[in-house]
Amino acid sequence: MRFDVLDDQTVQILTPDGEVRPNDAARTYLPALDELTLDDYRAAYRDMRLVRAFDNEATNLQRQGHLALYAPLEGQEAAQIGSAYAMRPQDAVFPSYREHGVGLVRGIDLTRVLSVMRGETQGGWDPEETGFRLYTFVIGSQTLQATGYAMGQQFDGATNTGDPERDEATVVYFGDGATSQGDTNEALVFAASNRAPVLFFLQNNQWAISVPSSVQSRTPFAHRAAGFGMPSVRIDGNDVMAAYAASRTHLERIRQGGGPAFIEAMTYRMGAHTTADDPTKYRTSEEEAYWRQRDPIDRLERYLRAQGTGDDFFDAVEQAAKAYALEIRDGTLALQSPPRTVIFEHIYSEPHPLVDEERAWADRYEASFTEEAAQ
Ligand SMILES: Cc1ncc(C[n+]2csc(CCOP(=O)(O)OP(=O)(O)O)c2C)c(N)n1
Repeated sequence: MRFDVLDDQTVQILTPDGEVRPNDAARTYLPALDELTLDDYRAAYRDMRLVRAFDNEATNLQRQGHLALYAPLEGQEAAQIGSAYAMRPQDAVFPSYREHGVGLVRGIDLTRVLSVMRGETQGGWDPEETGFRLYTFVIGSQTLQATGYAMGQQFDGATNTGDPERDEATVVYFGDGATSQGDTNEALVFAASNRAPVLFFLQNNQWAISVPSSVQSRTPFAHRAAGFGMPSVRIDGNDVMAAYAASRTHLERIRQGGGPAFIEAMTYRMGAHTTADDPTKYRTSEEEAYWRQRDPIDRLERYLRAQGTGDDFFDAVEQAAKAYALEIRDGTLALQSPPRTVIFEHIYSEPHPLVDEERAWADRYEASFTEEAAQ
């Protein structure tokens, strides 16, 4: 039984056995891999392992009551790390809420992600410093924000400058469920009409909570892009080489003023949608086992081992991943709750009567406990 819909149109370079055997659909993307060395693949492997260690630790922290909620990324490491490696520092990234792998590559301290999941902060990091915008929990809204931002890059003359070191692009991450949102469809129309420098990166992890992607779309999502007037490609999202090569090729064209593009990465969310959900209610263990055999990290490990990478390297990565998980745990447990009043700050750039009223109400409410205690 097959659970995915990878066909010969789906770009695959690294097979599940860890062999570089590009299919016909991959041909146009192969030159993008030319400059990569084995060390680059080792670095990608390390980042994939680190973010998985983070993922396990974050899930544990939530189960132990230290986080309000956590959205796992297990299974989606290749799509995220591969596409993030294809970006330039000047590119802007608009994540949704499980792009921890992209955040890691962009230099986000992932403890900050957990400070959001713990409810300590509404933001967590400075988006200007890393070009990694804030997480967005309202499905699809980031596609509009990204398109608007990309149009800004265009107005600023930041694309097609003739200098590849300066040309900018925007990458937005969203899920299969998000494609059903009006926002996402409006974003695609706007981006295409304005030739905005934006890459729409869809991680099709097969499920929008309990709704399978086959219900969200009767056609492959990548085909929809043609209706909006932009090039698209479907890739094996558990193949880090395909994720890198397709993203890099499209980003180069986008930075040179070629207009938007759309990538559908076929992957799988191995865990729950969030720690608040139970996937056994809607999918089979057979399906999970099928995808576990296509694990993106194991696949790259097989390749690296076949290229002569030995136990020393894998042991060192294992140690680094353990140390990283501990660091994340200690950092999370050391997080300090901000003063209650922070929730009323940064809502509007100028004072707002409604916010003032709500703040005054909260002050009165808080004070009532002290008054009660004094009586
Ligand atoms: C506008 C909006 N509608 C509904 C929700 C509730 N919701 C949270 S996650 C989710 C499913 C999203 O699935 P998908 O876009 O495939 O992304 P994934 O979580 O699988 O990465 C829904 C419906 C929401 N957060 N925002």
